[in-house]
Amino acid sequence: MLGLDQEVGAWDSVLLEPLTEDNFIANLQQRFKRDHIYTYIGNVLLSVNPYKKLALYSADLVEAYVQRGPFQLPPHIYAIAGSAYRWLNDRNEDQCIIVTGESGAGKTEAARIVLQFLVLVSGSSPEIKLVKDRLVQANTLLEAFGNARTMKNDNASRFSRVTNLTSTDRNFHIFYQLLSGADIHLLKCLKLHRNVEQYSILQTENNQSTLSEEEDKKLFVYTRGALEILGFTNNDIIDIFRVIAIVLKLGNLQYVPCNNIDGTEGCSMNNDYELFEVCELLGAEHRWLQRALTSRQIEDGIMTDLNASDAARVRDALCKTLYSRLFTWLISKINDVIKAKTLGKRKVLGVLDLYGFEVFEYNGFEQLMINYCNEKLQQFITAATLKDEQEEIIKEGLEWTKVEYFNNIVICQLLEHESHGILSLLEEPHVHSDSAYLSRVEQCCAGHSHCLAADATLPPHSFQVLHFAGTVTYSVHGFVEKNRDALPREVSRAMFRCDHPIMQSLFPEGNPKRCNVKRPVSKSVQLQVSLNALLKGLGSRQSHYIRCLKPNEMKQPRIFEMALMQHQVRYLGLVPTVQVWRSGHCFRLPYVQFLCRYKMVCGNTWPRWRGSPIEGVSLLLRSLPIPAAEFTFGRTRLFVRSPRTVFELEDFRRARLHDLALLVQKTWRGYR
Ligand code: AD9
Ligand code: MG
Repeated sequence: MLGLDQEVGAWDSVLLEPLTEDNFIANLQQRFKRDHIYTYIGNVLLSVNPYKKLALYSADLVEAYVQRGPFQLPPHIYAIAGSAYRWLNDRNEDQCIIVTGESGAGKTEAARIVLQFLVLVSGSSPEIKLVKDRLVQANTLLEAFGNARTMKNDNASRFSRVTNLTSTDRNFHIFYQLLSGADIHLLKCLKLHRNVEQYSILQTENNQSTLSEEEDKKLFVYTRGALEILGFTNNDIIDIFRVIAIVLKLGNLQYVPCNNIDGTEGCSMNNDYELFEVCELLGAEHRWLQRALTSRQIEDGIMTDLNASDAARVRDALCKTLYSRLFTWLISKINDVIKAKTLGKRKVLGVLDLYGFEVFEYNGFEQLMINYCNEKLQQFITAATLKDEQEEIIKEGLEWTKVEYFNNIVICQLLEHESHGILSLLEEPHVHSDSAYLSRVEQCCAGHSHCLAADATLPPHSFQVLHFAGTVTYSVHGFVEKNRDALPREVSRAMFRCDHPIMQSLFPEGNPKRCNVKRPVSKSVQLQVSLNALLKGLGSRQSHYIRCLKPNEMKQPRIFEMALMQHQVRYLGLVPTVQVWRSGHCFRLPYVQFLCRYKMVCGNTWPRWRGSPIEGVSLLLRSLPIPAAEFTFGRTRLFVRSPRTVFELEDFRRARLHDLALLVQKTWRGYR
């Protein structure tokens, strides 16, 4: 059981004395050593990845946190999830739990623990139970299709990148699960071999992929089970696996250069039998697909053959598009199934778990996209916990000593500045090659305080960004192509014509009847649009934070690397967060709203009050057994110092509602 009675170090860093970075980290270390991986900064939860199973998660503990409420028990994800759940129910406001941390810090595990909590606490009607079952199964599917093993994390949530793996990464789990777990009949039906070495998109230098065949086999049973429980029929499931098989086989296509009749360089396919099998799986005619993959229309009706490297690029683009569209399609199907069972429009409790910041020896387009997301999320959290908090306190006329912190907005601007941001330059019309792109970055960004470009110390064809979480050297190789994300129209058309039942929904732009084809939106623009929508959504919800920390790079239990922890504590601005919390307040509400919500705890005397809201609040607070130091009066709102007080207020209110309900019952009985 969780050492409920013994306190190791300080549960809440706000209580540390004196507050120094050394003290802050020493406290985390002391707690980590005794398996107390969670620590608060006010209502922000810090979680240090233990890299081992801990007895911290059970139905009994969920019950304990529900019964006793947060802040009476040691810090825990259950407490954060519990607060969000209470706010959702009590206030009927949308909630979001934002989980952050670098790759391998424990975000996805934390999100899983939140889900486990919600499954246990939310009602038990057959309908709710069905939705919960489906959510859990959906999680299994998301991991199989959306996660991969990388050097940083064995179960990394990843940006779609089916081809061009770095030397130590694995591809998405589902590929290995299918090859290890499918029975002989299924393999035959999918025209696959069990051996991963047969598939070039699964090749890595040290072939880590073969390490956990048994595990993959076991997980395949869960993945398949999840598909069944979510209502996919046997035929649907085979269709989904067929797409996986098609991606595997397409990735194997090899081209050799040959001369066209007109003297230009063309190519021929080295292993045509793979394409024949792809066509069988797709229900496509071999000649359409072959033509689409190896030639391009230059004018109406006039085709020219692609050279071998262009044809290879088209092949890779098709693999990626097919996989990422399958993933999106799966998610929308799962959402339909889950939504179908939730009646009407309800309030939302969201859990945000993105791919964490990563830096490798070689970093490409995917890393830039991932790190951009993390930069934006950090910006959101900095604004919410450090900037806005302080600005509001000053605006409300409260006494305040300014807390200094690093605001990464300058890096966000370096990336997304409208005309010369690193991402915007990728969209320039004349940027057709990686080297043209690099020259533009060198021209526009070299002088920026967070960018190093056109510098002799850099490897060739690269630039460097000093991200909030560390310096990353990006090689521009493949940037333009990966960003373009455009499939030649011929390929989309060929895919649309296939008999495979989901190809028409995966490649709608291939429909010959659709004539107003717009310029395809690039990957980076797609990401910026969806990220901005996401952040806008977060802004309108009550946010709760879990900040995950990674104690070592070896993925080992019991190792607490001082330098690594110090690095994260610094870039996350954790000590300034404590400073703001110590002198600040965890909760504020305009006087009118405060009165509306809590006046009932004052008993029968209340309705007789006539006066200004601020006087009313003051009177109300005097009647409560809470020290006056817990409250500060601002210009327009009341500030409450500690979360404990907020929960106390809520408890008073709940008790009063209970009394009132009893009174009503009694009176009612009296009438009858
Ligand atoms: V990435 O940005 O998706 O690459 P995450 O999501 O932050 O990353 P993840 O949750 O996948 O990392 O955690 C990495 C591994 O750490 C897990 O596979 C577990 O082996 C381990 N881990 C993380 N949290 C816990 C925990 N609370 N208890 C035990 C944990 N092990
Ligand atoms: Mg993850």
